Amino acid sequence: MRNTKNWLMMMLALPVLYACDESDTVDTIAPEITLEDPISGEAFAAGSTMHVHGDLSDDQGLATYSISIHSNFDGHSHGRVLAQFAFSESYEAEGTAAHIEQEIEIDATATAGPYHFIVEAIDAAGNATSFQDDSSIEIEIWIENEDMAHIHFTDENDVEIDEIEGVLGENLPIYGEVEDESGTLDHVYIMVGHLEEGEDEDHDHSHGRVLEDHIFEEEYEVEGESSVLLQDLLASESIVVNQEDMDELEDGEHLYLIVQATDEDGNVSRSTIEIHFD
Ligand SMILES: [Ca+2]
Ligand SMILES: [Ca+2]
Repeated sequence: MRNTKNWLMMMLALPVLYACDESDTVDTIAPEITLEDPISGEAFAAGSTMHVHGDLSDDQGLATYSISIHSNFDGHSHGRVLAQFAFSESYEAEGTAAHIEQEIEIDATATAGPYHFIVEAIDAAGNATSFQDDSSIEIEIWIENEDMAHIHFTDENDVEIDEIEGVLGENLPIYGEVEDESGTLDHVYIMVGHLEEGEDEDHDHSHGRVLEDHIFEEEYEVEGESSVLLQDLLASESIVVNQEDMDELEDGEHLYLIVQATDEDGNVSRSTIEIHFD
């Protein structure tokens, strides 16, 4: 569970002190949080410093806010997970508006993969933001390290590409390599599905949220390998996108190939490439 629980319990003891101050207006409204940095899907190198920037406001008066980071790995890790990074800190805030400006050092030994980045706030009357009404912020960020596997997308001639050219009704031309230059791989997950606009700004660090309707989804055990080719993993598969699949896309949605690799040390890396149809 979230290790912010104790912090919340502590803060909930405060409201009685403040309730008497403003006898006619009882504060029942939780603070609002606006997070500018980091953004959803952003990637950070192990050993680097993350800058956190945002704003807090409350109708009557802020008390504290907290930032926490914990791993969001799928738990499917046969190998060891050596050093998942975790962070939790709370900070004082006052007045009806305050800035969030914090620097967070990411451990140099942090396991690569997806992490939850969470900001919560409590006002002076003890009203806390919550996940139920989305007033607490929870986004996914990624940590990258030198030891994680790298994923390359190529055409059939081994030339790197930044978009897959597909033909409706025909098998998708998927080529590429998953390579671990430090140690060996454990498993590779391949998915073809939808991503929402705005979560794919950067091809190298595109970790946008995946919608529920997958056209293709499979996981391959590649334990002990240091390099595998996507076309070999998919040799017996047929991944065909039809017009009906495209019709299901909503405005701003695109089809993507998503490849996620987990190495023997539990490092998770992920790359995403848009699939384009003329
Ligand atoms: Ca309030
Ligand atoms: Ca590795």
